[in-house]
Amino acid sequence: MSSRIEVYPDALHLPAVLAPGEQRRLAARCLAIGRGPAGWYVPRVRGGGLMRVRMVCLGRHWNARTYRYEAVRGDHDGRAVLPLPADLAELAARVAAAAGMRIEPDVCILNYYEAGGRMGLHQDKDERPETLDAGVPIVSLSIGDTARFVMGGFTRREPKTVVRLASGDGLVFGGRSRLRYHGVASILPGTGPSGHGFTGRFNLTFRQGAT
Ligand SMILES: O=C(O)CCC(=O)C(=O)O
Repeated sequence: MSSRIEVYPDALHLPAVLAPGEQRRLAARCLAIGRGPAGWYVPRVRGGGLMRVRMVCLGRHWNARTYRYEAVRGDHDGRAVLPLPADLAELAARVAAAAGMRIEPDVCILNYYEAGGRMGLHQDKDERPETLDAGVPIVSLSIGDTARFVMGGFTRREPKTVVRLASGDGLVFGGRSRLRYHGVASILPGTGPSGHGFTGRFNLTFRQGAT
């Protein structure tokens, strides 16, 4: 079993939870999904600005304008959202179990950060209230370049911890940490393993309660 580092109560960093071969296969899947017909897009947020990351949602689409989940890419091209493959959902459940938690995800947000990519501080709170109340975790998997991931408290101003999420790392945050603010301060270009067929960083976040 990979090691578990407690970042906060019920927020666990699992370094190298994905074996190198698993990372390579997942990288190939991410590339194929992103380059496919309902592939990468850059979300435009409510304020009008473009996010600094490319995205594809699987299972349900997260609308960056309404902060709601939906069946089509309503804030982009109107295409139907791609299904969440069963093996990816099982992978998320396996990683949650390694952190002592449970998830039956119905959505995965696949993020692609290139050099200069980042994601502002936010809470993941658009899932169904009963899921949030039950503390069903977010399962995050990273592939490629290391990210400086920032996690804080339940308001924006509370002190923050920086976690370096490297290729193959998992981060599971549920229970008492489900609604912590978090974001990606920066990507460290060139730090990912070679042979993955892409530059930058993929991050997959699995969630339950989007339907
Ligand atoms: O890329 C990451 O590690 C975080 C992604 C994230 O916070 C999100 O998709 O809500």
